[in-house]
Amino acid sequence: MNTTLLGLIIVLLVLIILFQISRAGELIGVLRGNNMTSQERNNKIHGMLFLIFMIVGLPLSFWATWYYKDWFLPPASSVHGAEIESMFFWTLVATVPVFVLTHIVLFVFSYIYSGSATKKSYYFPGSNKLEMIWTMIPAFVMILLVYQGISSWYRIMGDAPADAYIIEATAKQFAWDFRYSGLDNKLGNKQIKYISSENAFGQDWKDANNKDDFQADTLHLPLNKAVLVKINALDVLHNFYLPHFKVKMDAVPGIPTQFWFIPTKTTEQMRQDLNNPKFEYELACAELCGVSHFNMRRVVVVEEEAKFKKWLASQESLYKKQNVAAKESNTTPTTASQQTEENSSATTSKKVSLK
Ligand SMILES: [Cu+2]
Repeated sequence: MNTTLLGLIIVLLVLIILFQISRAGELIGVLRGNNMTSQERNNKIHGMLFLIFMIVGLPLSFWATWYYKDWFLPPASSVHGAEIESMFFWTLVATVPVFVLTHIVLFVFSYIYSGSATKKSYYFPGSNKLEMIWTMIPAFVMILLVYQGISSWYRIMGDAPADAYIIEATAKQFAWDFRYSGLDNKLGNKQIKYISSENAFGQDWKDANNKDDFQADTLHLPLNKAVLVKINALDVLHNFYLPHFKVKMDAVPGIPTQFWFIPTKTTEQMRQDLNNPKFEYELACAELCGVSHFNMRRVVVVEEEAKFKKWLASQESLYKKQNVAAKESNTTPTTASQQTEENSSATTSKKVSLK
């Protein structure tokens, strides 16, 4: 706080000194018989300040990018992430030289051509050739960039390969629930009315595909294999974001979303590459969703497919964990009216559990 105050006072003093110097210069000019008007002098000072701003600011912005390069994310660990990185790269190739050139011209011209009574502006009504050049070149570059963007978009958002591993991620304030489709790679049906504190996804136990579906706390992913993530939200907007893979997707209540990607580096490889034995991939919620938004971080583990399959086989399905088979055989057959009552009470308990 004190340092900030001191800094502000220094800036203020420097400004006062500059103002006094310019006033002194003005008076000296009058004594010498210089007939520059105060407006011309002002233009000169501004032109000079523009030039100083460019000479200091332009190299500083490049230096800052270089200085903070270690703070950037490492190269993408997924096929789609690499594509998105290449889009950024080519966009920068097209725009940075233009940015630098136009800014040099802007500031240098403000200095060289600062207004004075002796200079005359040059006007010309228009040049078709010039218009053509500065329309055609940006249009052509835009077409290339948009083409790259659209084709990448369709590859990322298109249908996942048939053998993609299916994972369901449901967001709620403030956690992620993951459901894996088990060894059959088919997610069982679910219904809102079955959601309870025991059955977080509302799995319908009449569907046989549900019997091997299991829940996990850590997101395990296979190396070099397509993964299809089906995303839901129970309450408000969330966002399924895997920064190291450069993929993200909104989790919208009532609208299922999905995307697929292929991890290309195991957690172990990343630890070696980054020389950081504690490195963990992470899943973050990238939509400010409430007070404990920060709490929606989850660890992601990428491993060889064989190891991943072993992990998959070692997980206990929710069906087994909750002993659903035993519970179902214990319940006596009910009449239709009792069934409806049961359903409505299930919905109430769901509402309670959501609060
Ligand atoms: Cu969230």
